[in-house]
Amino acid sequence: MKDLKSKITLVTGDITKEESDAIVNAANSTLLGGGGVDGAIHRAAGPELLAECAGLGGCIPGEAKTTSAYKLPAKFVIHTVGPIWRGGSYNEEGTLANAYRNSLAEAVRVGAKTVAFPAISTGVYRFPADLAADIAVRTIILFLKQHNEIEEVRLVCFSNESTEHHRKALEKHLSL
Ligand code: AR6
Repeated sequence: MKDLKSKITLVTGDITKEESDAIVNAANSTLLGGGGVDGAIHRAAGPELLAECAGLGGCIPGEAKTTSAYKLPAKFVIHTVGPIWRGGSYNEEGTLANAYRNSLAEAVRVGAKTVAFPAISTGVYRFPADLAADIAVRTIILFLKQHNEIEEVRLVCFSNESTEHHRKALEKHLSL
């Protein structure tokens, strides 16, 4: 469990500055850009990112697709689509877990060893931040236990409150 602990890093900041091999984008099904972290990633990467995304044919919630990262310090952007929170009875939890798992599977597929995640679905999509952090951490730990290829997962939180939710989730799941 100690080794696992050293593979997950919690930071507060802007994911567009991350130098991980891959950063994950919390996109929408069109993959054609939007607000929040998606808008920030497209602005920082430059217009070539949108041009590549336009050829991907969109993305179903819970799935993930990879592009180059263009002007970003990362090598790849893994675009995933989280669920829109609609009260919790539309398998939102399962879809959020799929978004994390399939993003990590994409990282393994393209050979990215370090991956940075934003708190998927917790902004415009209104997923409760504490529950989302719990699902994120639980899903990442399970994946890392099964796949040695990933060396580091960075949880890049945009607010102190978000960081606190992830800190609590890490404490809970790493001490189990
Ligand atoms: N770095 C890290 N995290 C960020 C950044 C940043 N630069 N900017 C925002 N966040 P959101 P969603 C945090 O709304 O809920 C877009 O329009 C933010 O504080 O970006 O999955 C897409 O096109 C929050 O904690 O994504 C979709 O239409 C987290 O990132 C829709 O929003 C996610 O918030 C997706 O909504």
